[in-house]
Amino acid sequence: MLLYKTKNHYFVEKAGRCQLVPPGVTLREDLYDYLTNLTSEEVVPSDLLAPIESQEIWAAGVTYYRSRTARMAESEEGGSFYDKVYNATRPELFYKCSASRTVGPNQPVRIRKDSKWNVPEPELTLIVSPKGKITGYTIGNDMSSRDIEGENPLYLPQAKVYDRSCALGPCLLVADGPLSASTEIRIEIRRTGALAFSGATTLKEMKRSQQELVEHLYRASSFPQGCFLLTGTGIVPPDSFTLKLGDEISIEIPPIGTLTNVVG
Ligand code: DO4
Ligand code: MG
Repeated sequence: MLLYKTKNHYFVEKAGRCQLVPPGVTLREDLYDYLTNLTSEEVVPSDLLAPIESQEIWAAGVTYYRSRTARMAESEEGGSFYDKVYNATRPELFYKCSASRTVGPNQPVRIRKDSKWNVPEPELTLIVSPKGKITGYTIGNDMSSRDIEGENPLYLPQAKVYDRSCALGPCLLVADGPLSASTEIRIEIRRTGALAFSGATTLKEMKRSQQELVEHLYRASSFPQGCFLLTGTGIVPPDSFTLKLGDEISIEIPPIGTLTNVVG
């Protein structure tokens, strides 16, 4: 089932019908059963927003070999710590941003004016309940400034956290089981209509399990509203590529849909 947020309400799309859903629904432990049994008024979809309520947004890093290698190459210090974290028991987890710094489908994402090397990071994103249950999935774009990150690892929060540095959507996929390992993540970046970069990976390439990431995140932190967790990127454009104003970024994860944002 696909759960969308609009300016005025949530709605669930079931068997081609869109039904009204009350606010607060994404915090439920029993989200799948609740939506399955819900009978409510039919609505007409319009003006989609990021499908988030008051949850914190966290991210995992260096969960794919491609990310480990790109990070080591960009690091001015050689980045052996990226190789260590790729192989360590403890994953890299960082606070990405608040819902207020996040945009939804078709809203502009941003690149920092004080950075010269910016990329989108297309990531499967988990919605996790207050008790740590993965109740659904969405698409996340962890916008990143690679030159700031590469200059000094202590600059990571500035490379990652700024206004409109995260996009989520277009909806939540609420499923009663995990996604298949063959699930694809695809990205296309268009510049003045022409394809400037495309790439793809699958969940099979991810080094860690989703549950393992959640377990580490919830070890010493409580999440009364639950959280969103971006699970890391497995697609990195070549080093010669940087985003420009006006670029259109489309990230597709087939069972969820396509998240499109323009750099503005
Ligand atoms: O350590 C830097 C961030 C890595 C990241 O965001 C990713 O692998 O997706
Ligand atoms: Mg990332």
